[in-house]
Amino acid sequence: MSAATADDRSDQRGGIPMRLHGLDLSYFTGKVHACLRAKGLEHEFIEMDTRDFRRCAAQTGVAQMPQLELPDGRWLTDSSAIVEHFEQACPEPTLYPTQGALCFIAHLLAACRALDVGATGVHSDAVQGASTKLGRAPSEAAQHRDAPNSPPAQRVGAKRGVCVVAPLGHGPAMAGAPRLAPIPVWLQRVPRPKPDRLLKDFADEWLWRPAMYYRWAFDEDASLASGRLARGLLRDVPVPVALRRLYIRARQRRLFLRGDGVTPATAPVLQAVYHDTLDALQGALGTRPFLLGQRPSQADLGFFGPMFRHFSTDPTPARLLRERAPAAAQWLARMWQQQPAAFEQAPEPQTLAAGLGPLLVMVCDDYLPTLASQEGGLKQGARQVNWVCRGVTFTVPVNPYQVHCLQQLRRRYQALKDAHRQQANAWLMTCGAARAQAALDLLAQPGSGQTIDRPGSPHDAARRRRPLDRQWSPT
Ligand SMILES: N[C@@H](CCC(=O)N[C@@H](CS)C(=O)NCC(=O)O)C(=O)O
Repeated sequence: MSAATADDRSDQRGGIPMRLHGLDLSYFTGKVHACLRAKGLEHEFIEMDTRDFRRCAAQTGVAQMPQLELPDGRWLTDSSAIVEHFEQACPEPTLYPTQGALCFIAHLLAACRALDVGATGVHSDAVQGASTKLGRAPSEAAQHRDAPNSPPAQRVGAKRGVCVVAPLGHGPAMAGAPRLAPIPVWLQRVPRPKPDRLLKDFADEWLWRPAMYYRWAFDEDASLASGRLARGLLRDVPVPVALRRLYIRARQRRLFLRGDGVTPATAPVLQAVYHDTLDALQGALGTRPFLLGQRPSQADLGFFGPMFRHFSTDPTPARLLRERAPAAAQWLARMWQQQPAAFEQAPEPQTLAAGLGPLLVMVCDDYLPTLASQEGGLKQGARQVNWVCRGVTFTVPVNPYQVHCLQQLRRRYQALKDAHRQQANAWLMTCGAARAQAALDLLAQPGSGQTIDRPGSPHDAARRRRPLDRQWSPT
């Protein structure tokens, strides 16, 4: 896409746009892609091959996609951190509601996390400071306080279509159905747990497992995805395409189905979660263009990743999407074509829109309890954790990344002004007092065990020789 003039680019970035490395079938790449488009930020999309995947992992310390290469040579990874970065560095048009309680609810729906780059990248003030405005870097004193070992940021500037973060120094830059489908035969094999692989949360994390389930559990879907990956990501692997397909299919099923708690007993729960999500989206999007109102927000971005790059393209869930949630199908196209001019004048939401109750119920009943189980498992040093969802027990690997997600949600919740916290509480209470109270108790807890920092902090980078996996476990 091109939203900036050539002069804009060459003035400040030597004509090099930022590069988004990922795949056009990747869940989290889709989310970042939509964010860059909505903000009108010029970028080049690099379809990864395995060499590029490794190269990016060496830069950021995490083997995952997407990875974003900034024009000044620094790198960002983690879709939520990238969205947060641009929200701070290029605030207009904003994708975060300005009403504090609503912003928290949007984070809860999207399961966004903050960018904690500290000394390794963009100065934390520039990322987290609410008062940091376009074109203004944090004071040097504030920079020194927050990141004493980091060279000072010179300037953070942005204008429509081009976002510039001036060089800050060098080093690794990171942030931190009506009917159920039949259970495929392969799922009936005894699962081989992989304790070092982890699960994920609500729009971002919680829909990950149903998305992988629908992509890899059904032959029609798996055949399509394996062909795309064999000719895409694996195009530089010097073996016949048929072998690449076999390899990737076996790998994904091992890691993301058998290794991630998907069994004949749990598959119906994943289907039910998808169906409920479709119904909830249809309810919320039937009467307005975006989840929170008239403009897109981080909550839309969170749902966009799985809905656009998995559920609307993989044949089995796409059929269900068309049947159950045509309003969501329309919203996907709307999200993809967003440009700043389309929504920058749209009114900011000030109150919780109708129809979000079913999504909040799933956040409280399904998602937050998994985070709590993860926290308990990590604290005990366990390799696997059990949790019960809709009466069915899932056994999954312990996931440090999800514990980080919980810690971030708590940090946001506890930082709310009193009036905003009470407002957020009241909105959650509308989906049922008991479930909301359990969620609020979890969010209000001080937290237990170690703080899980985003990889990329200086001590962490020095300690680690190999990139972490996508769930922040050693590879
Ligand atoms: N928390 C990360 C997760 C990124 C992620 O898991 N990406 C997937 C593709 S959508 C990946 O890199 N998978 C690597 C693998 O299969 O090993 C984010 O939000 O960006």
